[in-house]
Amino acid sequence: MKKALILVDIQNDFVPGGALPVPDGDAVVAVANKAMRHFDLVVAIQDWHPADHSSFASRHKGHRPGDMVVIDGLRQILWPDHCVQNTRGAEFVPGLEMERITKVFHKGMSRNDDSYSGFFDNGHRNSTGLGDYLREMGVDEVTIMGLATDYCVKFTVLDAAMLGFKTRLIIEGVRGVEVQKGDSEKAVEEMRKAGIGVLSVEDIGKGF
Ligand code: VGL
Ligand code: ZN
Repeated sequence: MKKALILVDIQNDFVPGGALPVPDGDAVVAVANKAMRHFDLVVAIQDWHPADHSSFASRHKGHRPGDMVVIDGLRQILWPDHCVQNTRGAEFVPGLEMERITKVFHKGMSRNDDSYSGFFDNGHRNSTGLGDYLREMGVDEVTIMGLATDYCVKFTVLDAAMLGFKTRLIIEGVRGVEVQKGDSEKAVEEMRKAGIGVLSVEDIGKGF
């Protein structure tokens, strides 16, 4: 069976200088480049929104980023406009070794569905195809890193575990948005409780 590395949302808008910057987010690029060589397969997830995506505060009159609204029955936190399709903010961060990436999966493309997980939209109504792809490729174990710990990384990890993949998180390879202070720590705790392995990039070759 094969092992895959899943890189979550390592995009310009999520690093300092971007539209939804994750503090120190650019630090994960070097970790990703170091990790990639240990895997049979590397997939990248790309947050890929239409310009009028419903998660953008700018689409909700009288609301600001950080506000909570309900869209199609789901609670949704509103964000600054970010990762708009075909813009520089949506591109992968320069320096990420793209030639090692086997396949890219997009998420958050339909206007009224947000998608934190790389596998499903937040309502678990549609899949991105990532789960089927990994199974077809004979993958049984996934290692996940990227941005942001408390949103897209967390939900990608929890879905991977739910789908039955042996799942691990590279701890130096994640950074959080921290809408509330402590969110990243809480997210890591939640992932641990779901039974996933937390490891250092230095230990990747060693198994766990
Ligand atoms: C993310 C908020 C909105 C993430 C994506 O990558 O964690 N967060 N869209
Ligand atoms: Zn987004």
